[in-house]
Formats: sequence, C-alpha cells, structure tokens
Amino acid sequence: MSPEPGEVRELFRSCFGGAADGVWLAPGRANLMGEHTDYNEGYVLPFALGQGIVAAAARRADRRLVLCSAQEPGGPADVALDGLAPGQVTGWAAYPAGVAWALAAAGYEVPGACIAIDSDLPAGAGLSSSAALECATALALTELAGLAVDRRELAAIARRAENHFVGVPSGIMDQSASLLARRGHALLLDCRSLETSQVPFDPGASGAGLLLINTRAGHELTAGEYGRRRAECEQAARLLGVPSLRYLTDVAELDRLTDPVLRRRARHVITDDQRVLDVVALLRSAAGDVYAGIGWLLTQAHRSLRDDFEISWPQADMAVDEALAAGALGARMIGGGFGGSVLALVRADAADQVRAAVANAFARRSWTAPEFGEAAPSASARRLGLQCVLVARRMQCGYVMRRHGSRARSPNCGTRFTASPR
Ligand code: GAF
Repeated sequence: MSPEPGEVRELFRSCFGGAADGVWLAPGRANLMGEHTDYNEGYVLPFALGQGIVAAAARRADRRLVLCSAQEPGGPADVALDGLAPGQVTGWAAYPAGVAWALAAAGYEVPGACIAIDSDLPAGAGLSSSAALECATALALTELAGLAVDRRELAAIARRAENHFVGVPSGIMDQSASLLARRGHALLLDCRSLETSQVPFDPGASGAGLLLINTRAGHELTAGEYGRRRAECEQAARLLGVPSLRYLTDVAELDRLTDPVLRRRARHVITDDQRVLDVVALLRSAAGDVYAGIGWLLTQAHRSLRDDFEISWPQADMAVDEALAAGALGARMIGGGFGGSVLALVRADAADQVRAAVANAFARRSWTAPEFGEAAPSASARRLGLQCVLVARRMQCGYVMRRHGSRARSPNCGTRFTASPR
C-alpha cells in the first residue's frame, strides 16, 4: 500500500512544471493501546500503517513554500517563509507551513521549496493523516536542506507545529509513531521520559490479523471536545496534587475527587496506562494464547473510552459489538474519538464473517457503509528512491527505500503560481 510515488512526481510536474528532487513517505498510525494517555505523560503503543502521505519536493531559490495537494483541488498555497507566524495560514496548508515555522523556531535554516502532496490515508478516519503530513514535510525540508535532525527532535518539532501553529492541543504519539516505528513492531513510548522501545508485534504469524474499520463518521480534532478532555485531565491531576495523571497507578486514589466526571476521566487514563503495560507484557511473554489476552484488553479499553472518557460514537460502538459477536478476539475505537476508525483483532478464519456482520449492521441503520482495511505494522517515514535494475536484458525501474537522502539538485519550480496564503 501507500500512495504511488510515480503519481506524486507527476502531480509535482503538473503543479510546478519541473521535476521533484525527491519523494518522502510518512505513514499514518493505528494505536494498539493507550488512548489520551500521551498528553497525561503516560504510555502509548502505536504502530505505523502501510498507508501514508507522500511528498514530492524540490528546493526553490527564493524564500517561499509553495504547496499543492491531490486531495485539495483549490490550487496551490504560496507561503512566505520570512516573518511566518501562527494565524497566517489556515486550512490544510497550515500543517506543512507550521512545520517550516517550527523548524525555523528551533534554529534550523528552512529552504524555500515546492511540495506536492498525495495520500491514501482517509482524512478524519483517526489514522493520523495530519501528523503524517507534518512528518513528510519535515523530512522533505530537512533533507532538501541537508540538515541532520534526530527523529525524536523532528517528532517534537512536528508536534509543536500542530500545537502552536495549527492550534490543536494534541500529544506526541502520532508524530512519534510516524517517525520512529519499525516494521513488524509496535512502538512503546513513555510520554514522560520520551524513552521508546520496539516491541515485536506480528499477529499474522499467529494466524490473527488487524482489521481497520473506518466508520466514515468524520472527526475534527480542532473541535472543542479533545481540548476539553485534556483540560479535565489536567484539572483532575491538579486536584490530586500530582504533576500529571501518569503519577497515579491506583484507582482507589480517585476517591479523593468529588466530581464524578473528573473521576471517570482519570480512571480511564490510569487503567489505559496499565493496559499498555499489560499488552507489552503479553507480547513479550512466551505465553500460549497471547492474542486472546490482547483482544480482551482491546475490548476493555473500548468500554473505558465509551463509558469513562465518553469519546466513542454510535458507529464505533456498533462496529465493536458486531465484530465481537462475529468472532473477533477484541475491538476498540482508536484515536482522538468522536468519529474515525475501529481496530479489531481477528483470527484469519473469522475475518470475512466480521466484515460482513459490521457491514450488514451499518446497512440496517442506513449508515454510510464502513470501509475495511488491513493494519499491518509497517516501517516509519523515509525517502523513496528511484532505482533501476537490469532484469532479463530489460531495464525496469521501481521506487525503493533509500537509506540516505541525497543533497537537493538545482531546483526549478514554482514560477507559475502567485496564489496567496489560505
Ligand atoms: C490524537 C492526538 F493527536 C494524539 O496526540 C492522541 O492524544 C490521540 O488523539 C488520542 O490518544 O490522535
């Protein structure tokens, strides 16, 4: 999966009239466990998806960032890099522009660039398309400029773009998954120390699989509910006298909270932190039926997100119930909530049954049909290179992962457009 690099190069050519210097891919993520725990300094366990965002880019001689997107037909956005400040760019272009702003704020010299974007991540599906857009832009800009930026720092820069330029108060999970995950692994991230460890995660090898169910009920993180949950968690921590909810492990301590809503919010965070550690322990154990145990934890997490954190939505609850009734080992909503996707852990021989049960339940209620996809733990963001090999006396070319970016060649892009910031 992942979008065709050849197509984004073509898009680049049609937008800017020249050839891109390179193509960078940043994956979306699914989160196995630990929802709304990242900004509480807790644990998360996401993995990178095969689906993602590709950015074809070339340097410009001037100080402008010119952006076009296959998914946003409104014409290119043209952003002046000098004097760039939050509030100047709105809409989708605020994400890449925010990355340029955050890189400059961190002291990096950001070059002018033309960037064409393509995606096979559905927007609003809770699969972190925004972070993928930030990370693809961050890699493209830094590699075009020949800057060596550590990936942890790059994740923090991309998050700063989202928090301070776009105005979404999100945590560090999504950018970390896109930049640090490894194929066949889930990424255990301690959001207090920012320590990471790669946890082998290959359900396919045990005859299980991860089914992504896009419920097609859109979500919008800039909407107030995400920020409200974050504020409630911070208030609960304040009332309990700890710097963040991560410092609590015993739900009995929550008896000190008189507000039942704050008690429920904090209970979700404490129990989800523990579920992350439980999933990791299962994956690292040699125990027999690891996936039955993980499935059970997934379903517990969904109940916690539905009843305590109150961020689930009718289509997600239905998808989880139907998937379980049809034989899934476990299922839960993923991401920020209020719309997006459900992740179901399913044995290979039950997958068709689960898909049919969920699709039928949606059809009975005349809901927009769900979309099904595979969630395979995949590699992190990288540059894609064009490599040609001689096969049976014919030259065949294909895009492959390149370990090291090459320095940008002389650019020739962006002379055709004069669009103003959007
Ligand atoms: C969104 C945010 F961007 C993440 O930081 C995280 O809080 C997640 O919602 C919920 O776990 O994806």
